[in-house]
Amino acid sequence: MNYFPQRVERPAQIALLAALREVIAEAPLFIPAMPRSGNPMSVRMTNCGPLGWVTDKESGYRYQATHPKTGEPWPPIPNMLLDLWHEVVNYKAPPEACLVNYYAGSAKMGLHQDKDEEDFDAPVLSVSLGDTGIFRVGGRSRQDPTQKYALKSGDVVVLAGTDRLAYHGIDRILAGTSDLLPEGGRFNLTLRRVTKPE
Ligand code: MD6
Ligand code: FE
Repeated sequence: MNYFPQRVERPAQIALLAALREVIAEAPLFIPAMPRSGNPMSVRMTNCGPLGWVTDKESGYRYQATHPKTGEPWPPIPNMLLDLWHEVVNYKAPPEACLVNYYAGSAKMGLHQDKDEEDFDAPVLSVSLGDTGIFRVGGRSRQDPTQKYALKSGDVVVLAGTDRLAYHGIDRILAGTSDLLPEGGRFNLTLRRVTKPE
């Protein structure tokens, strides 16, 4: 994995958080449900960009152009994030989806691959804001050994090339490790290209 610790400095984190609050005001965080079982995930989710990643009991994992509760199009991806994508990632087209995950308390994310996109040539870039998250990343097989990284507010992670389909997840959040969010917890924003460009 390509790890850029503190790539987003504190003033930019504050600006990004303000943009994120506007996104959430328009597209509220919702509780995603696992395919088939319908069990709720522990994170809260929303999106910005032309496409957003959603999941529910009936239709499972997918990208769609509208918020599942409001039915409205997702708000645009903040310019700061589009700039970051072009600065950090070497790819010919802009991202189409920015998934916003919010972790409070004991929320976590199981080991998974990001594989609902058409275009695996495009990297996936993530930015963390708020409390530290313990990120676990392995290889392309679930059985491969994993490494842990403590992702702090402002850290950027890129999964590209042979790592694009690496298994990864969040073991837990370390409460009280950042004062960026008054309410505590952690946001992670993942930028993805969904369709093949052209
Ligand atoms: C998280 N991140 O950090 C979850 N996916 O909360 C991801 O699932 C992720 O950080 C693809 C690429 C980078 C990531
Ligand atoms: Fe992921």
